[in-house]
Amino acid sequence: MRLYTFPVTPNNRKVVAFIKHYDLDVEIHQVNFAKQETKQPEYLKIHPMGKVPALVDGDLNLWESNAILCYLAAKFPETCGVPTDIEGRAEVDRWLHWQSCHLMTAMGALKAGEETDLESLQPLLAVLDQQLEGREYILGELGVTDFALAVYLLTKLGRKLDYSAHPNLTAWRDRMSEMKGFVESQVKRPAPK
Ligand SMILES: N[C@@H](CCC(=O)N[C@@H](CS)C(=O)NCC(=O)O)C(=O)O
Repeated sequence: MRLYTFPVTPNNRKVVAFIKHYDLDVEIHQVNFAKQETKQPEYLKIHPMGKVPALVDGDLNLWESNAILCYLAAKFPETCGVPTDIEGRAEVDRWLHWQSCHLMTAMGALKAGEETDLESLQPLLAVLDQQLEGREYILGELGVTDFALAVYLLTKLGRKLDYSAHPNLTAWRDRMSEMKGFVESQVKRPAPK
């Protein structure tokens, strides 16, 4: 099984963090989108949108980072797994869609300069903080949703946000940042000269 990735972005890092956290037997293959390697004909056969991440397992070419997370969790029983009951699965789906539709969109707008007010993220942080009240992880136990969501708050932009009004979120974010998968998937930047 091979993951094509370029781990400088949250959608890539979340999958790499999951693989490293559980020491999964997945080959990690770097594809540098900045150098247009994702637009080469061979790669477009794997991911027709020419993006990363993508996972190849036998005949399956799977793309979309959250779909990859759920696949890995189901494929490797030693991980947190994904719930098999419909209510539990719906909870997972809800937070993964929320990440793609709301958190990623809002942070993307800030990064692109379309939105300039960091405070615009506060209502979303409040939603997460409320969900984490009385819970160690988003759905109680560690799961794919934790990887998908925490990674955004650990980006350069995520680190600039004000968490002072969100104690549950602060504690969870700290817990996640210290986890093996996130420590080992940190992109090491060259030391300033
Ligand atoms: N929703 C997709 C987003 C995939 C995506 O946009 N990947 C970016 C990096 S995060 C990429 O490959 N960009 C290069 C490009 O679009 O050429 C996912 O979660 O996998």
